[in-house]
Amino acid sequence: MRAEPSATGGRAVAPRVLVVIPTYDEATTLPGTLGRLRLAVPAADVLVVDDASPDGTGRIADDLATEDPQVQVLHRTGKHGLGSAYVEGFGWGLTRGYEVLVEMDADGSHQPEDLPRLLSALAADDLHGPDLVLGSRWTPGGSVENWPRRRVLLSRGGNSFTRLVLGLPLRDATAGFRAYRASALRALPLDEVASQGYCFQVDMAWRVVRHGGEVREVPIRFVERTQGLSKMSRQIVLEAFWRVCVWGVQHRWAQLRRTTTTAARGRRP
Ligand SMILES: Nc1nc2c(ncn2[C@@H]2O[C@H](COP(=O)(O)OP(=O)(O)OP(=O)(O)O)[C@@H](O)[C@H]2O)c(=O)[nH]1
Ligand SMILES: [Mg+2]
Repeated sequence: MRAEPSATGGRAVAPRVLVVIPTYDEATTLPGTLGRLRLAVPAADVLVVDDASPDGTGRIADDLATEDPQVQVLHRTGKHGLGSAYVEGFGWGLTRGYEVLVEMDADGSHQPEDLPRLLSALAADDLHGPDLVLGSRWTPGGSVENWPRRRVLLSRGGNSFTRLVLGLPLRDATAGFRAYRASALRALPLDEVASQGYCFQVDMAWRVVRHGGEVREVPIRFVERTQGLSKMSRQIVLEAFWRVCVWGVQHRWAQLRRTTTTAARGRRP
């Protein structure tokens, strides 16, 4: 990638940014999203991770990649889930030396024009910047457009539940538009991440926090998709619920053990 004045300010050479876009049946949405992204952050490279979409998204992505050397496509053999698509995309980017890895949906819900603000907040050229920046719908200034009431309730309820059970101090832990410092991802055992649906997002934020990383939330405008079909399902909601419950029990148990060990040490003569 060409070295350009940094979008994040500071050093002369911009950090190398890779935007990972997982796709499954996004033939109608991918071209528009990609076009807007390339205009909004021209220096960023893009990796489309397609799971053999029956609607031909993979072929469309290949055509776009032929026209644009900054676009690459990773083809997988079948629908293996959002979480594993990101893990594979991150691995691809980390081995190629990218310094910032971005998650973004293809469906138009995430506005590529918001990405420069996420990258600025990451301050990737500053050693003291956060490790992860979330594009947050539920932080002051954030918004959601055209979502039915039940989706708003599900998202807000899911985030409140996560805050309560895990003690994770985030307004939008399920946010899927986010930027990681490569160093934060390298510190995590990515091959152990088993979450598939949107709890993958909670899982990753939770891992960054447990490793002592800093997470910052930046308000974004989230717009319900107008084309293609959502992959959200009852199974995805249930997966998030049971995994958060399991992590919560493990977390509280570990807290309890630490407290009792410290108390026992204090009582020793
Ligand atoms: N590679 C891959 N991509 C997926 C898979 N499931 C979903 N995606 C992509 O992940 C992104 C988010 O999926 P959506 O269907 O929009 O699901 P969502 O954003 O959680 O739900 P909505 O808010 O209803 O849109 C989209 O770009 C999808 O095409 C999968 O199994 N594999
Ligand atoms: Mg979506």
